[in-house]
Amino acid sequence: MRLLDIALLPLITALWATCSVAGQQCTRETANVRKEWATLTPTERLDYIDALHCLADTPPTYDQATYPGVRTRWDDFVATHINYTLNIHFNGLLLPWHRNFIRIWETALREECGYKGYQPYWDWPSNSLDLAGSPHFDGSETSLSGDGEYDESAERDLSLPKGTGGGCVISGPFQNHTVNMGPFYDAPGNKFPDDAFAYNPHCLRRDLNTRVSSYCNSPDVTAALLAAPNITTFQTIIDKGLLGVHLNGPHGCAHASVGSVMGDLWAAVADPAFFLHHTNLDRMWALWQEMDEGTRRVALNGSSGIYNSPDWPEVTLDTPMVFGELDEVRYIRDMMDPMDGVLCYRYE
Ligand SMILES: [Cu+2]
Repeated sequence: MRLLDIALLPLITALWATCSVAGQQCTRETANVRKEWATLTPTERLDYIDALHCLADTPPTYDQATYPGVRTRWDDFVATHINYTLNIHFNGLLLPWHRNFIRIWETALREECGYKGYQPYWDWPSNSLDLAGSPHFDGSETSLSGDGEYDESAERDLSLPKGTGGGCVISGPFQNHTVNMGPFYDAPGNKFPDDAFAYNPHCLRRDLNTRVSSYCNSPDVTAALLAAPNITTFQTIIDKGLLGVHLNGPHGCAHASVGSVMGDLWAAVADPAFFLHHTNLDRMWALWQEMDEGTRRVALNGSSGIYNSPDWPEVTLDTPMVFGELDEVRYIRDMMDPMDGVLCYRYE
């Protein structure tokens, strides 16, 4: 019952200012603008990278007794995601929960690390044929670091073709980035791992895989997603892609195409690409919602258990969502419009 575990309710809510000051309307002019990584100037990219390093150098707020693996402020986010993994994936909470998770992260970057920009996104088709050659993953100092060192025997998802890395990231700003929890590659997707918060420092590993991205993060997939006639179809494409095969949708594929840590359902938040990926998923939802606001601002489908487990209730606008100590309880209805309530952003 982790999602409703009120014992973890926020202690630091007051720290989280929101962008919409009381009484001030969010408009297109006042909304925060989130941009694609490749369209940021080199200086803007370096500012984002600096802010990530800052979160990795800032002490956590979670206590060590309960969360021994949480060593940094970034790890607070990793642990929160691990804690709720069984309630926020392949179901009705995926989109609204991650929408607020991104907001909290973006706020922490700005308020705790002096970041002046907004959360960038990774437009999947822009590099689906050449991940390692893209501004996202080319390993340059303005990238999110590149591929891992080639390692034939690296632990990986055996249902996928082998990628081009598998070992520790050896280029770019995150080659010394330490992942403190996980990995949980073998953990079944329906059972909470033993020692989920154990301290296990290891390198950031990647296994870039264009054989995965080229077919399931293609422009065709994005187009089909945006053309989905209803939320059920939209979610089915996110999870299963055009072929209707589990984990072959653009959400899972983008995780798998970066591979290793990013491919870890539980601990992927430790890869610096995580929030760019999820922000693009959020962008897809936002663009889709905009096309028919009357219907799509209230369109929900699925339960709050992983894979829409019938053991959990169907989500409604009144379903509460918890974020551990990172935020207060939010309701799905608070997350249906990026320009309403605590949200005030748009995509460019
Ligand atoms: Cu997630």
